Amino acid sequence: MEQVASVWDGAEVGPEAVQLLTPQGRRVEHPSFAVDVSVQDLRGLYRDLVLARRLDTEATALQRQGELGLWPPALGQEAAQIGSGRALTAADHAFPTYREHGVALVRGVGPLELLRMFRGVDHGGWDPVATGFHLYTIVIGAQTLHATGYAMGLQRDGRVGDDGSAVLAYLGDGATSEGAVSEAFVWAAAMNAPVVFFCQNNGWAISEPTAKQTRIPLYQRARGFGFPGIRVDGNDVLAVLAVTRAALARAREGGGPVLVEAVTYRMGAHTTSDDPTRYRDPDEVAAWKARDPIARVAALLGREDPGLAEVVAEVEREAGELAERVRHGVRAMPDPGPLDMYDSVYAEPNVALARERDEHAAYLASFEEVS
Ligand SMILES: Cc1ncc(C[n+]2csc(CCOP(=O)(O)OP(=O)(O)O)c2C)c(N)n1
Repeated sequence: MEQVASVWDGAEVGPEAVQLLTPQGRRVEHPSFAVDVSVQDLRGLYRDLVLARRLDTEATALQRQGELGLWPPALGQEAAQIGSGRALTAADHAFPTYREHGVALVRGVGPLELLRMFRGVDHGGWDPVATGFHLYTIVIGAQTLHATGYAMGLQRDGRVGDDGSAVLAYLGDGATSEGAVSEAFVWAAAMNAPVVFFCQNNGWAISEPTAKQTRIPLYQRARGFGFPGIRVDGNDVLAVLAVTRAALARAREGGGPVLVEAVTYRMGAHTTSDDPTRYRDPDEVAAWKARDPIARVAALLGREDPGLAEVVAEVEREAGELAERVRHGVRAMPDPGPLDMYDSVYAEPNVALARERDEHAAYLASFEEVS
């Protein structure tokens, strides 16, 4: 990947979104960003995108069948997630919201590890240290503070510079209205922390459109905090990969934070508890359908890969296997005991929590005595 040295010099990079692949699947040049991807790499990205979508549609169906308590669909946001997730190195850390299922997959979090939380079996059971993918955060914007603190820790541990590590903090457009996000931006800028804020502007914060969150394009917010902001076509996996890689490289080398605004669209409901037809114009949805991130890569592969038919068949087979594994795995999950929830709150024993657990156990035992 080539990067023009001066690209980050201005406080913002714009005004147009960086694009390397048109909705029709044609590669386009950008003066500052490029990715060098072989046909093999493209096949890999296509596979990631399809698997992420399949996991998502399967989980949505499982929620509808009553097997999951809730699911936040990521339909339409696959390129933003796979492009940014694939820009991370093994030494980097991602701090997700609750919708980064595609990033989870490419970080090696097992699909069932992810779904356990949405079935209410645990609080998020994967290992953030092993995967570099931290736990889902439901409190809007809170993870941007965790990410900034973690990035400051990396800096203090001397992990910035050659072979450095960086942090990628995910947030939504609605989250930019939270005080926590402004605090994270202030600290990241003042401390020159190695953190990239990756905002998936998916058009909506539940039923609130982005226009109600901001008077200016979100990437321009970064200027006021003293670091660069850049807008990228969030449905273009190549552009997202190129821009996120460059931003992370800058952070790792000590250049400080960047805000990436990936313009995408949440095709489905906010969560399975939401009905977007109550607040969203169907024409808007149809217009975004024409910008589908997977169709774009498929169109490109159609031009560049003579073996496309076999690739599609193989990925389809793999996606089918994933779906089956998820279906059976979710149904086979044992119900947790009522006291199990106390086990994974703290890494080490905690006196106050142990007392609560004992009180709860006594309460449960009181029922047995009566009957
Ligand atoms: C601090 C806080 N306030 C309110 C909520 C309720 N809430 C859940 S999701 C959401 C909208 C988030 O929108 P956005 O940041 O754009 O992310 P998206 O879900 O669209 O990816 C809100 C307000 C919450 N979870 N946390």
